[in-house]
Amino acid sequence: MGAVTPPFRIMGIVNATPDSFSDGGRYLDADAAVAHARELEAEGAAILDLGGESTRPGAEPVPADEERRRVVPVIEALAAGGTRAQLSIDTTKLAVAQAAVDAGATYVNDVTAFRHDPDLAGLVADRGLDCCLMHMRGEPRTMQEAPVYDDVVSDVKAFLEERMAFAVAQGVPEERIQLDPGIGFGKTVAHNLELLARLGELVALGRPVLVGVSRKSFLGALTGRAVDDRLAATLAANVLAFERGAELFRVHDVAPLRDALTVAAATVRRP
Ligand code: HH2
Repeated sequence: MGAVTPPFRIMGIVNATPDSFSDGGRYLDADAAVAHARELEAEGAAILDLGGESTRPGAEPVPADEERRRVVPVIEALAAGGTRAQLSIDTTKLAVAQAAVDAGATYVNDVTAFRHDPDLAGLVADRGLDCCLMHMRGEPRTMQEAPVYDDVVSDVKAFLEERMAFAVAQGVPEERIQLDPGIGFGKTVAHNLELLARLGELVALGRPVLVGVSRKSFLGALTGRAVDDRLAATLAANVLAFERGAELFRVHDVAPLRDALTVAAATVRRP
């Protein structure tokens, strides 16, 4: 068999933060972050997602200067050494994204879908970048305070349609846009499960769907496992999301997911 492009892409998480919910403090040092990113790339990450601000529930915002200081040297070092993986900046701030793109990032992962900084859409358009538009209810500081929806899937779908229309109106070509239900962002366990079960309704929007379930608390609620012991749960949730049509998978543990999705892709007939 020749090399076949897999029907999935894995986004490896590199958090250069002191307080991320599962790996905070481990990769705050730029050399450690670069080494970790290289490992994830070797394990098969197609995208490396660099973040300098935690978005965990209750997290406090980080000033742009500090966020830049955490991520730009990492992106510079990865770009200088050459990467097969695409470099993504996980930020909500124009100033941080600008510096990251100047350093070599070509993907903007904005958990506010250009609501925090609408001008970020213009940067994505002007520089020909890819982007992920994610659904979040409220902001990280308060998003888990009793989230309520009419119907979570319809509400998320309407939100993503509206944000996609906004991005396109700002000049971002539709082919550059990926969509994300924002698992864990202003959602109860039941909301997260409903979104995963009915992911096909978001896939029907016609853009690649990205899911970020890695080690998240709804998996802890289901299994009773602590954050560092949720790999099996993470793999199961990602495989089910693949079966329902997701194409991109944001995770901390790339190698095991690559195996799991390789088996899923060889087995599942997707819509
Ligand atoms: N989840 C987190 C951060 N960024 N981006 C997208 N597109 N989708 C997600 O589900 C998503 C995201 C939260 O996870 P993590 O980066 O591990 O933690 P923290 O925000 O505490 O740094």
